[in-house]
This record gives sequence, structure tokens and C-alpha cells, in this order.
Amino acid sequence: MSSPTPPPETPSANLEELVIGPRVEELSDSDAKVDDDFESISDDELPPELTRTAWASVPELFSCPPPIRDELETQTSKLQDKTVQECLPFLTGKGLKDWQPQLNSRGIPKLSRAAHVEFLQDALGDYPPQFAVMDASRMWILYWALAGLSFLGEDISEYVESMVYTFDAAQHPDGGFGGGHGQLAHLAPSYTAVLCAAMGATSNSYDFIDRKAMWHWLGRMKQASGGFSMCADGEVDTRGAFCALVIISLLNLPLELPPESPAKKDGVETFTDGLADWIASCQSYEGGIGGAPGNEAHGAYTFCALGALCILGPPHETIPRYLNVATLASWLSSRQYAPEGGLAGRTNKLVDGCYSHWIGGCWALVEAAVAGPRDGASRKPGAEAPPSLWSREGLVRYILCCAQGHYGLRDKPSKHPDAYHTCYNLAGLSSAQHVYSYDGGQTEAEEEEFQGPLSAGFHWRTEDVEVGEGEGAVFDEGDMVNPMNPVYVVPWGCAENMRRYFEGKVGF
Ligand code: FPP
Ligand code: K
Ligand code: ZN
Repeated sequence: MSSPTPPPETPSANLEELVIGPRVEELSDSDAKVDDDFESISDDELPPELTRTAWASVPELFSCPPPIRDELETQTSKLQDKTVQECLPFLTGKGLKDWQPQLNSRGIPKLSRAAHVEFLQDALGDYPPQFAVMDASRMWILYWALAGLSFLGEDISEYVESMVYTFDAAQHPDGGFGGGHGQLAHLAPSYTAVLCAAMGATSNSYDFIDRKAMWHWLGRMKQASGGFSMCADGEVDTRGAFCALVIISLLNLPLELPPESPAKKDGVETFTDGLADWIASCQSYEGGIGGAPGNEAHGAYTFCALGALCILGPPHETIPRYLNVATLASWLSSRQYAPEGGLAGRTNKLVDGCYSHWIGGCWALVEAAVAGPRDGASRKPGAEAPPSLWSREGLVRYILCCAQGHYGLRDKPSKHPDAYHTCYNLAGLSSAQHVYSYDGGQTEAEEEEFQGPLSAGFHWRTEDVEVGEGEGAVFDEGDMVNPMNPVYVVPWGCAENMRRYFEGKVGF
């Protein structure tokens, strides 16, 4: 294969900007008139299935504006008030005109599984010309759709062949994947390629990745600071650290830098040298983690930083060693709002369904850091899982009531569904419905497996607890999505199987 000349640079993807909503045909959907739904109408004008009594009585926490208010009015406070007003009808079922969802046994909207499956299947099809701006995000769309379908319990094997074909065309001869054929290799599509390969779960889907070229290319992304750049001369941020560690650990690449790696001139020997300290330097005074040292704490970068630390070692070792857990937990819990129940990405910003994962997904990692390994001294096997540090109920309410569009899931009721928000709402729903713990690897069956470098992410267990039971239970069996590996964000077992496969390979 000859080298593409000259490779146009992959635009560095601001996903929130690039993911611009539904296909044109969906714009005519009644979702587009979502604002009309909020016209306030009195209780007796409502069809019976939409009265407060039909929609189960919702606790005050999730049905009334917050009792304590800062009287200072700013653009930020007005937007926040508007968002509360936008969400309340969806949370309570009161005042909605033309949305009549089927309710579950707890009296809130069911997960519209079939509609979301259809939406994600559609997302794998063709796009009209207006979507040219999304071209370099095509590899992301594959991940969002395939991961989302898997979380919903769909068999994705029929897509594996064309998925491999699409990624292979974007594989750069010098290693890594671009946003499309002939594009410069970039860590984001390389990360999604490896995750899709893992989800494909066949040797064919594993072996199309040129691991040796990937190792050489990653060597050029490693920086003297310890971090990774997203592409040649690109930004160095916590996404880079996480994406690189996901790739290295799943493909079981050697930790030693390839000889031509520029960072070697500065005395850096391995991919992990200086990395945890660099991540530590990204924790802000607020407690969350920014993209780079000195940047504002943000949910997406926080998940990347925690995920990276959970690949570098067991969560109870790496997280407290490199981060201030008290300020981190405080910052994370401040991202959950009432009455919305959903999560925001940063201070003074709005709830958004994608943070169901970026923030919601942090909790499994932080809770494991706090609880310690389940076979460790502080946790007897079979002992009850420690209480949640966040409101699973609130998040499930936000996702089922506010984030579900007719087809697909969304940021908030006034926004259109898209594949990105569908995937990450479903991942967040999975986090709210399953409890994970870290297995220290001390049980007999575990002794042999996954003891090599960067194998910490393969020791997670799901706890056998019924999070949907008792007080605060808001979902039925039918609203459940599948468990996932909380670090790799792929269906349960996929990450472990890929690592097992590459541990069985000698050399490249
Ligand atoms: C702010 O958008 C969002 C960002 C600055 C981060 C975007 C990054 C990701 C979503 C994830 C990257 C992860 C990987 C694994 C590559 P905004 O200002 O529109 O949203 P906000 O108001 O909610 O902060
Ligand atoms: K946002
Ligand atoms: Zn979002």
C-alpha cells in the first residue's frame, strides 16, 4: 500500500459540535416541536393517562424546583431555570400535550428499546450531504451505534464484516487509524477501532489491526511530559492518555517505547513513564480533572483520567495515590442536579444526557477506589456492596423521562436525539443499574489470568445486588440494559476476551 499524499489533518473533534443531531427526515418528527409540549394546561384538560396520578407520584426532590436559590440573576441562572422548567413536565408527566409514553410498573416511561435499536441501526446506514461535516467522526459513529446496540441486548455479529472493512480502509500504513481513508492517524479513531474490534469478538475482527505499526505510531504520540498527543503535533490531553492506554492494554503491546520514539531523547523509556504524574497534574482545584494541567475540570476529561488510572493499576491503589479523592467525590456529586436528576459536565452548566456516562461512569471507578478490592481485608467476599455515593434513582429518572426521544436518546428534551447521546445515555443507564467491584485477583481461578502489565482493567466483577428493588426503585426488568466493563465501556466480557487472545500471541 503506498503512503497517502499528503494526508489531510483529521479535524480535532469537538464531539458536542460535530454531533449535530438527527437525519433530516427526523426533523419533521414531533420531537422537533418539543417546545410546544410545554404549554401549560390544567390537570382536568389532561388525558387520564397523563395526570399526576397516572404517572406515579414523584418524590418532591424530583418534581419541584430547588428550595434554595441564589437570588443573583445571570445568563447562567436563567438558562438553568429554563432547563428545570423544560424537564419538570417530563419528570412528572404533568403538562405534556402530545407525548404519551408507555409507563413501566413504577409509573415512569419505559425504555423504548425497539425504537432505540431502530435509531442506532439507522445510524449505521447512509447519510445525506449535510453530514459531510461528520466525515472524520465516522469511526465514532460505528462505536456509538455498535456499543449502544450491544447495551440494548442486540446481536451485532451481522455488522462485523462491514465494520472491519470500514476501519481497515482508515488504517494508516504508518500505524493507527484516521477518521477515514487517507487521513492522518489520530488517537480517537484508533481508540474506537480497537473497541469495535473488541466488540466484534472474532479473530478476524482482532487481527485486522496492525499491532506492530500501532506500537510504532503510539511511540510518536508519547511526550516527554509523560502524556500523549492526540495526533502528530496535536493537543496533549487526558483523552490521549486514556485512548493510548486502552489501545496498549487491549492489544497487549510491549510497554517499551519503540527505538525511534522522540520521547526517548528525553529519557522516557516506556509508555507509562511519567503518565500517572501527568494525569495527577490535571486535577483542578475543584476536584474534577481537566484536559490538561490548569484547565477547567470537565466530566469527559475526568472519566478519561480515571479510566487511565484504572488501566495503570487497581483503582484502590492508583486513584488515591494520584488524586485527591475527597475533592474528586465532592466535585462529582455536585454534578448531579435536582429536580432534573441528570448530570452536568462542569460547574454552572446544564444537565446533559451524555454525562450520564462521562460523570455517571466515574462512580463505579471511584466507588471501587473507596471500597477496596472485594476480596481484600476491608471487604469480605459476598459482603454487601457499600452504599452508592450518587443517586442512581435520579439518573434513571432523567434518562427514562427526559432523555428518551421517540427514536434514540438525547441531551435534554429540547434537543434532538443522536448516536452519541444514545450511546452514552445507555452506558449511563447501565452504570445506574449494575454495581461493580474490583477483584484483587486473589481467588484461585484468577491466579493465572491477567497478571501482565496494564491488566488491571480486566479484574472487574458485577455484584449480584438488585439495584432496582426497594425504595427509590424506578425501573423494571424490561428497562434494563446489559452490564459493561466499566473502564473500557464495551459489553461485559469483550475486553477480557480480546486481551486473552493477544496474551496468547507470541511477538507481533
Ligand atoms: C464541552 O462541550 C465538552 C468538552 C470540552 C469535552 C468533549 C470530550 C468528550 C465528549 C469525550 C472525549 C473522550 C474520549 C474517550 C476521546 P460543551 O461546552 O458544549 O458542553 P458543556 O456545556 O456541557 O460543558
Ligand atoms: K453539553
Ligand atoms: Zn451532550
